[in-house]
Amino acid sequence: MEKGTLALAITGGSDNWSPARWKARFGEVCADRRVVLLPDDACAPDDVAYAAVWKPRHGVLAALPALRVIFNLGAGVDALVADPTLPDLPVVRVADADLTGRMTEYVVLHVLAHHRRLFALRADQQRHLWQPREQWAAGALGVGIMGLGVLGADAAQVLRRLGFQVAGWSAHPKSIEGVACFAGREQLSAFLRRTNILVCLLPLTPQTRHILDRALFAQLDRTSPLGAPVLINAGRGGLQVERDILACLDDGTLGGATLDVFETEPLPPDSPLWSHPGLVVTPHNAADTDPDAIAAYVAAQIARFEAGEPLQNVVDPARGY
Ligand code: NDP
Ligand code: OXD
Repeated sequence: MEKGTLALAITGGSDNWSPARWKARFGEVCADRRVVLLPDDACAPDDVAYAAVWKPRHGVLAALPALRVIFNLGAGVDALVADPTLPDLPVVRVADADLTGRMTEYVVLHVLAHHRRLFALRADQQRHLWQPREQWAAGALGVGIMGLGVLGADAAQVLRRLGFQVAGWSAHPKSIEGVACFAGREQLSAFLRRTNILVCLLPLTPQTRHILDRALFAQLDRTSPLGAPVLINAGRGGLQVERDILACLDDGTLGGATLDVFETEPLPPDSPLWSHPGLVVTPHNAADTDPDAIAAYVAAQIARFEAGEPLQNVVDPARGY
């Protein structure tokens, strides 16, 4: 019997999201089934059993009557679950060592850059200024990670190994060795009060939208050698109130920020975020989804499913992540 077709529906913009590249890679790892790139007039919708997608056009999946599983090609499913016509089927998201390692690199890079005062040193260099700046031990700073899921938990462990005082905040209680774990809205203030560098790795849901606002930044600790606290957001742009970030950088509520994600992406050329001296902007590539690694991950999940084993990393539709 012929194996169900795998349909790809990919919208991206960067080379990483080149649909042709994904199709070529899926053609290799799913060589025993038909792989099509939607829209494809030659593909009968009721042949499609699986869809692998990134930000698919709304309605595209609802038009596939024999669809059995949807694979989201990234970790965050906010764009997918925003489709009001999304079929009631299992959605598998990416939770993969390759992506996790990339995000941990990004978080560690930016925590260390703020901690070791890289931006001030760079400014000194531009002025040919030999000016050793005070440095302190990692243990002098509290790093607080919002979101202790696959990505947050890994970053927390590496930061702890580097000597930072690491805390994390999640929806449900967690236990991670050496990491002070806080959960739920009732413990958010206690978590913030011990945080000097705030790292956000939350998913975007109705509960987390715009959580990164002035009221939250004002609760961060200002008594460490760093002085004003720092924000690093690599979760989603919808988590942050961008005008509050700019105003808090201006009035010293925040001492610096690194943002990988924005309300509007690509960040418009006239956005004031580009030129604020206290801000590091990266173009939503903290942790790229690598087609080689992720196509293999999806192929392995399809093999599990067809062998009657449970799918892994299935999104909980009630939670939205
Ligand atoms: P997970 O689903 O594994 O973890 C999410 C974490 O957030 C969990 O600890 C969860 O708590 C917590 N959380 C969710 N809602 C709340 C809430 N209302 N209050 C407190 N905590 C909450 O996701 P990942 O770690 O895999 O990914 C996190 C996000 O990172 C993705 O959703 C995506 O938006 C972003 N991302 C960004 C990338 C980039 O390049 N910038 C790349 C990849 C991902 P609990 O565990 O208790 O349920
Ligand atoms: C993801 C992303 O969610 O790339 O994987 O942002």
